[in-house]
Amino acid sequence: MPDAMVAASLSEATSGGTTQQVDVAVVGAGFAGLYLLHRLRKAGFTTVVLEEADDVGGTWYWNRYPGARCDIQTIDYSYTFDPELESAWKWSEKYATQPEILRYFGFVADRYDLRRDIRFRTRITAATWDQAAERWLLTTNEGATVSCRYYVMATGCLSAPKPPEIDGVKDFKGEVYFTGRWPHEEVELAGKRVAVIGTGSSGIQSIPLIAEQAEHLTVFQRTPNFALPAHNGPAPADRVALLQGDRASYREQARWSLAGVPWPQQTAVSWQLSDAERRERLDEAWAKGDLVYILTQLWADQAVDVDGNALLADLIREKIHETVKDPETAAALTPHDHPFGAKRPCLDTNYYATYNRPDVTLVNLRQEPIKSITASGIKTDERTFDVDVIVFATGFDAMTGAIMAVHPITGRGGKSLSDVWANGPQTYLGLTVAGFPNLFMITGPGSPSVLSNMAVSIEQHVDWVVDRLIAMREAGFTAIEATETAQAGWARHMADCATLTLHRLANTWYTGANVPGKALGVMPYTGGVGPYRSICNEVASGGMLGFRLTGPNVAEQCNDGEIVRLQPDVRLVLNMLADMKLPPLESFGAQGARDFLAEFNAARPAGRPVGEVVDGTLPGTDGPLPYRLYRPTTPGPHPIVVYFHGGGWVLGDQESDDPFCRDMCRRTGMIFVSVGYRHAPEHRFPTAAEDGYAATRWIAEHAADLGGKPGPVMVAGWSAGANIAAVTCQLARDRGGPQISGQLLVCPVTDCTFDRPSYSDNATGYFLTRSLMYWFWDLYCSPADRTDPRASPLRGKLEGLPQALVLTCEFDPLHDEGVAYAEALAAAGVPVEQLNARGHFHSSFTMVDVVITTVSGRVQMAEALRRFAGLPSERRQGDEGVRPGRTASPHEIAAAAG
Ligand code: N01
Repeated sequence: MPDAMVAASLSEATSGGTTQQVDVAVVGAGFAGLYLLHRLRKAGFTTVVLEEADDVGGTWYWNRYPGARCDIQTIDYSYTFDPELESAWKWSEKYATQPEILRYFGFVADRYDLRRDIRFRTRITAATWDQAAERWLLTTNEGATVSCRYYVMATGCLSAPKPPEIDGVKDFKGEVYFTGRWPHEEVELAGKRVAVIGTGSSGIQSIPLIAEQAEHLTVFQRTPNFALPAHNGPAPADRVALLQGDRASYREQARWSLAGVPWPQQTAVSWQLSDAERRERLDEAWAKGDLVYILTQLWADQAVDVDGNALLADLIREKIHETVKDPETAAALTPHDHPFGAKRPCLDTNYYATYNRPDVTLVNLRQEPIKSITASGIKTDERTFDVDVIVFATGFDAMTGAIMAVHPITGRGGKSLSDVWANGPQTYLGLTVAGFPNLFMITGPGSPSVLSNMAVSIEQHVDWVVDRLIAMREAGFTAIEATETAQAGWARHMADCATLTLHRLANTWYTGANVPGKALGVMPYTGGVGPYRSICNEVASGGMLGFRLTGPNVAEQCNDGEIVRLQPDVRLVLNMLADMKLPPLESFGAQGARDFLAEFNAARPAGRPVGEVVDGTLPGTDGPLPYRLYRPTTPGPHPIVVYFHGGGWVLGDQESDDPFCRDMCRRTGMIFVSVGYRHAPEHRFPTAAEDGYAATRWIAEHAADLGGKPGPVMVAGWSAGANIAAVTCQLARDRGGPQISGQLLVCPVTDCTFDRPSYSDNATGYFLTRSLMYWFWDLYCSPADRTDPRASPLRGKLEGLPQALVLTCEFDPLHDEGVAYAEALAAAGVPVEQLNARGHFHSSFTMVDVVITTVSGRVQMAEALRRFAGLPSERRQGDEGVRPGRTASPHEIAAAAG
């Protein structure tokens, strides 16, 4: 049956009545609303779309200012649900203009006969949930109400313009335009003095074209933004060839990518590249004119690390200065207040060059803020500018504005969405809100939306929602609602993701900072569209995890819980390991496992540069032991940390925790000496422990020769290495030295029993398994020896030991014995700090630059070591984030960063 007939036969709409009855009501006939209508109709749901404008297009209907174009290549910024549609439409340019995009939506609406179910010029004035009927009641400005089972907001993220918050706007006697509400009729600017306020994407796109028309243009800039040349023209041949070569695979890759455009993941890190290589990469990206390319393809750390980002930002700043002739103007146009990409960069055509025109003036509002708008123009602290036209390119109340500010939404128990979101939006998956049954948002706060190619995200959201409605109908459910547990879990996951990128370090519309009084927090999901898609799929395959489903003739279903408890990067690592389907490590045998580890480590990002790396040997009890020394760049002598690598007393060597040692050396400004102690099964207990002690003693005695500060040393270690560090402290106390001023124990092995709960809770699935630990213990130590404090330091005397930081990871079989050791140290009067790294697994902390969310934990370790050495604290910008062991809301993060 054709779509139209399906819809007609199922429609319950009461023609001429006061209430239209439908299965689903959708607000907005833009990118999302049109696809929703198409899919819902196909699935047999009666649907109405309510649209305030008098035609389709959504954002693209309203944003028709001069120069408005998309800034994702149009071959990527299109519907992909119907291959025939894809071949029926040809884009004329790499970045289509707003009129062409609007024509595309008209074409889509006609092709699928969508307009007949869209009520144009209709604004919803209120939406209220009727619990008894399990339906939403919508009142509208034009009388007829709508009763729907499901209510879907397809209102867009950037559709509620924000007021300019400047005194006197109403007093201005000239013409006033908002880029987000540009008139449909021709706006005549020739011969006029024009002011543009705002230099975001809208300002940056329109300024060059306004300058060409106006007699004089004055641009009022509060914050400079990064802009990159679009180099518009025909779609690039290589991208078109890629798409046409295998359209299905190209689209599928986009769906699983991070940003919704199929570019590979960069692996080279900034510090592996020379200055010339980095410059060459930037020049290549500059010439491409592709926002997603420049945001993702230069080096792997550009978007996640402050230093890696600064290298790129500096190169872009140079480009601005090369283009703008007047140095003062160039300086004013150069952003310094945010990392590149943390605020939405813009694609421009002739933006910077426009400031070389004699008829264009830039006013730097950081130096002379706007005081007011007067009848004749704009008054700053220093000057008055008389103008005929003011264009406000001042942006939007983004993400929440179009949902909250449009109309009151009243959910279960009379709860108002505005009240529930007063301290920032709370959602589950960015698609639903606890307390608001049967309400869905497409690209809502908490979804990847604006941090991705919207086309890809919209299709995914719509498909997921419609598929759920179909499944509910089949199962007899009539209401769906997110649980509070799931929603709180999503907020935590959002906060974790926010620590992964640099968005938290900028005041932007992503964080709500552009609207005075708005709660601060990174609103879009920063974990990427591919990971997000897999999470949504997991929710569905996990029995609708985090949702309560009810219906008149079926038992309630509620599989409550949090969908992601792992840190986002840990989840990626563990998924990757699971995909490799590796046999258990212990099945390789000791040498095989060592070979595997060496191969695994060879594939990790290169460690960061330090002042000097020196390999040497030191005398052990039975011959020389190798060591690797990491020296900071600062002038010495430096305090010394003796470090013991992990590997269950069986695997690894003095180089195997290289990235961690480098990172800690850089963060602490201390020498790290990583000791190559001997391994089991060739050298069983107590060799590793005795080697550790002997090495520490020798290093302390030769501190000055190594360039270190004579006096107490510190010890540190991870896993079995932390066991050796803990044992070394006990031996040093009992054997008359060396003096140790502090111990850093990361996921330590402290005891030989396997009956603590973390051994069973995390027995499998987190790389270090319970059976691998059995194997390590068997190779290292006979059961009779295991209770010796040199194997199980928890069983030793703990009084009089050096102060300690014990770090444990939530998903680690060793978690509980680490906690037990910290508690026992505290009970013995040893000053101890214990941190639990939420969402991390045993290897998280040594996977520096892979598991980036450990950064705040590594900062705290460095702080502890500095404290142990009697040095002052040293924190840097970008180090802020969630402290292990506590949860910060996304709002807290942005506030801290801001
Ligand atoms: O809005 P914005 P936009 N006094 O918020 C300034 C998408 N988009 O409409 O940064 C003085 O970015 C404000 O200054 P500051 C795209 O995602 C895409 O330009 O707050 N100035 C800023 O400079 C984009 O990011 C395309 O200090 C005031 C500007 O106004 C998003 O929409 C095209 C002020 C607002 O910039 C929003 O872009 C256009 C005041 N009182 C938009 N209030 C494409 O290419 C605000 N400002 C697809």
